Amino acid sequence: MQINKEEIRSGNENLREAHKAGFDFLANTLSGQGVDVNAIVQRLADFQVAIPSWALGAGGTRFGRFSYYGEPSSLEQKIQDVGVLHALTQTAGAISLHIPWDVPEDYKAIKEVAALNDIVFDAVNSNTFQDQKDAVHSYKYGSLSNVDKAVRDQAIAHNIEVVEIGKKLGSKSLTVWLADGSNFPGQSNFQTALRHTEDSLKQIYGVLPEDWKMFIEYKPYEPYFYSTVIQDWGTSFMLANACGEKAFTLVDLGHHLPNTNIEQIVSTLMMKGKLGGFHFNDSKYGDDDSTVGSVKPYALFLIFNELVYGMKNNPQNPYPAWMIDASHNVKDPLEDLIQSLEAIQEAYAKALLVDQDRLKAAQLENDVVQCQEILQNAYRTDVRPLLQRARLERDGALNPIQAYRSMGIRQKLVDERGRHSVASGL
Ligand SMILES: [Mn+2]
Repeated sequence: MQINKEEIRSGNENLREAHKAGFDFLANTLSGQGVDVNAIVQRLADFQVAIPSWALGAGGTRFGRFSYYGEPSSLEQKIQDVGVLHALTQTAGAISLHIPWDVPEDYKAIKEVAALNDIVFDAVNSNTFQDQKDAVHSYKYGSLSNVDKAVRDQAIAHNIEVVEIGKKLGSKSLTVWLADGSNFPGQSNFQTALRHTEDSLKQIYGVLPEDWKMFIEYKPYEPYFYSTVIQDWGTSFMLANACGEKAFTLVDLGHHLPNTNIEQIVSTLMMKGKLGGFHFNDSKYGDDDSTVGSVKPYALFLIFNELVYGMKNNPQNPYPAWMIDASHNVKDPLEDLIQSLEAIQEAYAKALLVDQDRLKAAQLENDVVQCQEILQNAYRTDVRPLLQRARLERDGALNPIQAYRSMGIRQKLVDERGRHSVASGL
């Protein structure tokens, strides 16, 4: 499956005039306010978000999974799916692999498929939350935190193997999401579990190549329901500091209890130079894995406002690794990801419109009303013509969902892969 650029170009033709009218009007308005429109379009074009290999099939819950048609059943096909997303949106130029679900059989061939699709390999993800068929030890009672050293050693060795695989692909980071925790009070000694985890992470950190980063992801609950070893950003931050300067906290939007002020967490971590990775999704109740921006777009904008501020004012913080970590139980996975990519770009563009100098002045005056006006003026701007322009300039689709449908891509994937192909991993 390879997208024909010519088909995208011809699909853009009948939308081009309407786009131009919308863009010119917006560009005029923004220029009148002193905004450098071309600079924003360039920033949008530069903003690339990794797609995780596990998001390309239909998602599911612990109660069941309704498969989607024409799912990618090999790593090569997963990369091709990301290639489709990237061709249409020009903003999905990376894939994040999950080991052991996506261990390449032929590295050279896989790298060729990726290059052909203009895709690079982002962070590699380890998995110690389930037992593999050939496993000697079980992770039923934890992995890096387990009371049994043999189990911890197996989990450490797995993470080191993931780094080795990533090295061969050109990845530069390892993401550790540790599911370890307990289901019942008294089951686990919190201090012992945390000490073991810190020790295990330090051993993994010890083998990281010089130019690699380690991202430590946190989550308050699930799969365990009483306690989680790395439950919040503070615990992750503490562990990252214990490991060293190549270790960072990873913020996943869904990994917070309801109403948590995520933008403040982002701001604090960037001030401390420790925000390394970022996972986008949206939610109503918990780790729902909903489409980015589908439930709380204003919260996403406020988070981006802090990200933009930090990227400008916190040179101590590295450029974060962006990834979508969502599921799509009832949607075509590729259409869902297109919607997420659009929502991310939209929130980013709006945050770039916030007049930081005026906001600072209003804050110093304690002009609370003006502060809100400045944020909401940016938020209420329809920035979609800027997104379209960024795509158009790179031969992406003016309307990616419409292009995906009119090109009949899902039907082509079904024809190629069969109706009942199933994505590996989930
Ligand atoms: Mn995540």
